[in-house]
Amino acid sequence: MKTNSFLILIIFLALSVSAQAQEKVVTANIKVYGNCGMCKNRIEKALDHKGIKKATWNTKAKSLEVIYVPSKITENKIHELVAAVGHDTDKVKAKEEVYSKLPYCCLYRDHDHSGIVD
Ligand SMILES: [Cu+2]
Repeated sequence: MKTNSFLILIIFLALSVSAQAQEKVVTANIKVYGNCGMCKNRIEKALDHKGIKKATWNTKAKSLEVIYVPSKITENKIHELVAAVGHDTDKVKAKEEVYSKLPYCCLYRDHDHSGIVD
């Protein structure tokens, strides 16, 4: 009997591990406006959040690749997290009061102030 309950425990552990491995992830590409490396840090830090596996913002393409678990976070929430730190997305615009507090080099709405020439 002792062996049996041990076996059941092993099977249970194996099942729960495989259930975690099968946790569905989705990759989304979102347009996010910004200019420079500081923007990149700000955007990616804002997405250090439950349900988000990986977030990478491409400075030149202004595109964010985000790998997330849809059962834990929605794509809308991701847009909101980005907008909350001052960066407009194709769906959610940052509030003026947040945007206006960004460093000068990060202001992207009128033109690129970063001085970085592609
Ligand atoms: Cu910046």
